Amino acid sequence: MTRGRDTSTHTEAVKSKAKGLGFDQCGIASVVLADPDDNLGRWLSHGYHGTMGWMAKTHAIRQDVRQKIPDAESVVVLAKNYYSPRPEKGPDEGRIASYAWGRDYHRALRKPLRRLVQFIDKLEENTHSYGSVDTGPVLERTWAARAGVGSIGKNSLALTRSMGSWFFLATVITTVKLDADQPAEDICGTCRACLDACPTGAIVEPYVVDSNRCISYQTIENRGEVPEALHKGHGDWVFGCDICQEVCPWNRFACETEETDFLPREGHANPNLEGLRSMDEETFNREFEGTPVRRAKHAGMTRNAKIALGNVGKTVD
Ligand code: B12
Repeated sequence: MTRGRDTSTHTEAVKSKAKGLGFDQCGIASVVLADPDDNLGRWLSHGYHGTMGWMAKTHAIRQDVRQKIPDAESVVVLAKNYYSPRPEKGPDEGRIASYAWGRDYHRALRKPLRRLVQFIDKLEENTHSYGSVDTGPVLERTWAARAGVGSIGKNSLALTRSMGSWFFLATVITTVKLDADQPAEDICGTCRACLDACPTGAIVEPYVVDSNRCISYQTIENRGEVPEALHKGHGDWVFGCDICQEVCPWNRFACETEETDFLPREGHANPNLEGLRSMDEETFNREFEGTPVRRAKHAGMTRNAKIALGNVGKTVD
């Protein structure tokens, strides 16, 4: 068999395996420098990463996946739809971002991703691959765009015509040479709905998010005090934020996920604010075990609930 035939057979096999493992989309990019204009470097130099020092520490490796796998040839990009509509919300309830309503996606995608890595590693001899979801030093959205899986929206999220932006990304960097897909093109046009809707002005210019102003960063990653000037903008969000996605016209076409793992657990989409504010640490850990919400920790979630209570007109001592 010629090398070219091998490549296309392997490509079809990888895509079909990814589909069989439950991924909604799979695209492939050839290995090049991820971000030759160094948008990441500019973002870091503005301090838009806030306290996420790990973003700065991994700058070089995020730019060049060959620092992870020296003889890497291809990046396989996978998308998994998590969309389901928000259950009706009561006046005493806050909001959790929809990606965090069910099982933690890092856990949910770990097994199918591992299986895909094992499959790819058996395609040829002496192959090695690195699979990761979110926490690996990989510019996932940049690769998603290169692999044709999703365009980058002005809110900086990867989005497609069929799923909108309600999907998780995962990648496999591999030494196997696969056929690359056409990169995705911009589908935002002149729309600036996300920039105009962000209550804290976090999208400082199209495609660029300043984490310091982003409700998602403040409610999940910031371990200290939330700056007073941002409190009002947080509204009733207590973990993450979906505003820049909710207003995106492409998200009108989103279809519900078939993955029951991501459906909202009882009280997790719109938690009672008083209940959250007064929850003790043990109850918090038990209630949110195995979900992304644990990342904010008890101290962060009670802090967030207090801010939200203030915003819905409840006095908090
Ligand atoms: C750090 C991080 C955050 C930070 C910073 C967000 C940010 N915009 O960078 C915070 C905590 C704020 C965050 C929030 C959220 N996150 Co987050 N996050 C990440 C993480 C770990 C790294 C992102 C990153 O590299 N940022 C650095 C910047 C520079 O990169 P970038 O925005 O992708 O920019 C690239 C391009 O847009 C382009 N670019 C930059 N500037 C410019 C300018 C122009 C003119 C152009 C054309 C291009 C361009 O170049 C950059 C480099 O190539 C990724 C996982 C991963 N490993 O990639 C998840 C990830 C991006 N997050 C995800 C999610 C779901 C979210 C939230 C929706 C969660 C929520 N509901 O609260 C929000 C969305 C907020 C938002 N609008 O960004 C998903 C997104 C899936 C998708 N469909 O895109 C990811 C991919 C995790 C995953 N595996 O699924 N996140």
